[in-house]
Amino acid sequence: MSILNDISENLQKGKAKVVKELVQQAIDEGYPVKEILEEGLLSGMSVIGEKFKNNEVFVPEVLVAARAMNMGANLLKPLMADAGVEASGKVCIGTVKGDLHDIGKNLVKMMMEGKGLEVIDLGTDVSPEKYVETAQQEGCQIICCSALLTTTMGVMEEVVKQAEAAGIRDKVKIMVGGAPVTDAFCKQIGADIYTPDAASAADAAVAMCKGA
Ligand code: B1M
Repeated sequence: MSILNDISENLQKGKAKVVKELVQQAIDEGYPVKEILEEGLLSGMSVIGEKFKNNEVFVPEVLVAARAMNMGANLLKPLMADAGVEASGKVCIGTVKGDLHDIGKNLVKMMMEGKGLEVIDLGTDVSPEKYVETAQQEGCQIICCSALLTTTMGVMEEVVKQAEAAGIRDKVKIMVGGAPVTDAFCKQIGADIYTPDAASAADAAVAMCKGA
């Protein structure tokens, strides 16, 4: 089995320390950064993402796999600019104002990073102004809003309105999600896309960034 397979397999098992050692070994052995990233780390994360979507693994497994991926990716980050590996898009993400639930939002972020997107994490309790300002200043292609409370999901409509008022609505897509959010709600508030889980959110974001 190649070292890249080993990285993928160990990442799926959440063995962060082993993944870190294997990534360092692969760098030392001269594997191209792009191959280590795509055939090792991202391939492992993509298996986990699919299994999560199909209820074959659950939140704890995803979190440990994501931690392993982050430890490996941190070793590659300084080398990526030289190797010409560009992020496939840039997004900002946060849990909306009044809402402190961040487990789902963090999973979405990790899956998006696992797909090669640059993700600006605004944290929780994020005001509509903050999303819009960040998208403007950082040139984000997508604003990603998460909400877990029926009392806070309405903030997403305000994000859409503020993006319109700031004149960036035609430049930025607005993605919404979280347990109480539905496709009908997404359409009702004029957002662009609703996805039910982290893996679908990452797939949709990559597709949107490519199409943007
Ligand atoms: Co709270 N809580 N909570 N809570 N909490 C819920 C959400 C609740 C359903 C529990 C219940 O009553 N049955 C209920 C909401 C009811 C409602 O509005 N309909 C509730 C409540 C009422 C509250 C408080 C008001 C309780 C109180 O104080 N009286 C309070 C509010 C605090 C606040 O936010 N202002 C509160 C507090 C908390 C804790 C702090 C204790 C803790 C949060 C800790 C944390 O996040 N760091 C907490 C938790 C853990 C939960 C439950 C138990 C679990 C939520 C969770 O993390 N799920 C939850 C009950 C439940 O869901 N069974 C509950 C796992 C997570 C992976 O799923 O976030 O749905 P989820 O994310 C999924 C998808 O939704 C999707 O992808 C993720 C992975 O596939 N997704 C996106 C999420 N964001 C997305 C964005 C996208 C796309 C997909 O695109 C941008």
